[in-house]
Amino acid sequence: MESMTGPMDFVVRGASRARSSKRREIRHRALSNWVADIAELTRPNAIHWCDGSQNEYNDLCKTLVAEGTFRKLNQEKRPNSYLAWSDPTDVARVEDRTFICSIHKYDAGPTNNWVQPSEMKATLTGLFAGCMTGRTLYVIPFSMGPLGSPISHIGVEITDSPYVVVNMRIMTRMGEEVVAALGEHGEFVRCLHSVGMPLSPGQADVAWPSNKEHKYIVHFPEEKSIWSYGSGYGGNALLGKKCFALRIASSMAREEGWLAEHMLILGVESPSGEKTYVAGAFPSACGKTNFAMLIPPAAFEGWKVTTVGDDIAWIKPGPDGKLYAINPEAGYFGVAPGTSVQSNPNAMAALAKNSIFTNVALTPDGDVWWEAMTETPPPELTDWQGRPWTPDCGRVAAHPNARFTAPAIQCPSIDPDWEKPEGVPISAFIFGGRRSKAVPLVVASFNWNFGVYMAATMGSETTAAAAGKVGDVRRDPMAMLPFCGYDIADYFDHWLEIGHAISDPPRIFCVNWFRKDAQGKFLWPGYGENMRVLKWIIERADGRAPAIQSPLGWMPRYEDLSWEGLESVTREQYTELMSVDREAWIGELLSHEELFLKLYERLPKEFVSMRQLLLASLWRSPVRWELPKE
Ligand code: TSX
Ligand code: MN
Repeated sequence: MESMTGPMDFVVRGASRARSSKRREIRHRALSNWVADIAELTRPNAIHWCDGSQNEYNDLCKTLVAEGTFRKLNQEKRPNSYLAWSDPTDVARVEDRTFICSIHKYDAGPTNNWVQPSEMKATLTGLFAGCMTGRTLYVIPFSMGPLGSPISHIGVEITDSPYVVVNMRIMTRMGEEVVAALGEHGEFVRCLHSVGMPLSPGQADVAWPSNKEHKYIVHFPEEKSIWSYGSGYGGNALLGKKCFALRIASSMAREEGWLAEHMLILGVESPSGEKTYVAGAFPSACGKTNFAMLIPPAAFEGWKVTTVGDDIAWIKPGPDGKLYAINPEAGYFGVAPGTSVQSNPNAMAALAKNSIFTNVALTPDGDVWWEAMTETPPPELTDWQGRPWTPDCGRVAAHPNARFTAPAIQCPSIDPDWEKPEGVPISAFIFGGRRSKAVPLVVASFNWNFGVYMAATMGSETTAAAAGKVGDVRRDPMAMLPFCGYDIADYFDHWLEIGHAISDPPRIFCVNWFRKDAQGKFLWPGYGENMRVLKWIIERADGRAPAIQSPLGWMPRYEDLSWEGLESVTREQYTELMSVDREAWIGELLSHEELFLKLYERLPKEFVSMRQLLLASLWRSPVRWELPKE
């Protein structure tokens, strides 16, 4: 390869060997120069240009098995699937090591870590120098979104982790078609990743290389590049997902007038064949993937929910003044614990084969298990740290953040148009949180601005999996707080702008599946029964469903929802689910103020006014506002 001549004497492997004459002319000079520069800095033993083929995938999995990173699962029970156990210190995204290195600190905003870009580049260059010694440098060309879609974008990840390569092949469209699409001058986001553990000659590798001292997940929004060092796990290492599709893309989206959101996309088909799409943002531990793959209850005969995506949506205005969304991903990187045939049969089918499991437990017959996968746990297992496990041992078998990587196409509810280049039209945005008190089951916002306000102030109660005291309300605007590549207050402003720039914006709704009664019992059955709320939402979004005005927005009366086949929720319970308590909401608005003070400098002016209006509206309402009795 031309760019490989010079001081380095690399072995160029992979696709370049099979199709050497074709491969050797990478027509994109900026790409081959970048790879050469990174190779010179990181000093790998070999360079492998990924072609994205099944053969390449199989070979890499074989290598991973040989090196002890992967274990091949039982071919009958879990065909073509693998299990990896990470280092116990490398099990999740590292938010305190995540940086937005914009030129000016104020562009990163008060909620992102920031270091001056040249200072950060100096630090990282020091860390990356020689860091791939003893390893292979993999070049992963990938497309976020269907290749050729006007909403898609291309990235190239350089990594020294074959685990990353095989996961990226499931999560993105990866390989030589992407290089072809780039042509000579195509734009791509530079994504550089290393596990940060060079090997000296003769040094044995470990099953999960990572760097215990130094971890950096760094974004340069002005040059649209990502540098990630020291972790091999999930969003720290699969750079197409949170780093590119959310942090860098959100910054591109603001510049170009679109939205990169932490949202599921689903379709609802009515018995008459009408199709409506919605996008929804939920913080962690709200069952977002379950909602994206919802199965309607039996009483909803002829209704179908289809899945476009479960995590990220790229949304652009179309020529008709509506918003159109694509799922930039090609797979699911889902939390395994809690996923079962009861909670999400579609996800269970998606991960039945051709999948990668990370930090779940291993059964004696070579299958996987995690908490709540089955009602009764197997009598014995090997836990995610390789230790013997029994149900009474007092430890969890799978890490709480254990993951499955599964191809989207294997999901039975996959939408027929999930790869449509122009995207699907979005009729409603749904914002949800986990709130045991105060927040009603569903509210339609008065208008776009109030919807943006509600989404910006959304909160969720922390569960055992999260840090902090269990039950604390944590504000997570649009579920984007850890994923916004610029000042979150500017992001609110961008949302307000979008709604005014287009003629037919989606209607905005808030939902809460998790409200509890005074005895601490869930008031709403959730799961498939959420279809009752979803049906009202899509009908309300095109102006058909009736509603009544509450102090917070428009709500369905008892008779406005379909109750067929659901006995467990009485009219009284529903009234409780939808009630608006003045004291509780004044407390809520006070905590909005707390968030606004932190973001004060760039907070949209409208927000302060909307808070005032809500407060006034609460004072004109009863101490406890309720839906009409009959
Ligand atoms: O995913 C959930 N969803 C969305 C489904 C489409 N979960 C699991 C959350 C953890 C990830 C839910 N849990 C939901 C929900 O709507 N609701 C609840 C709360 C709940 C839990 C158990 C019951 C009811 C509600 N059990 C019985 O009613 C028997
Ligand atoms: Mn997510």
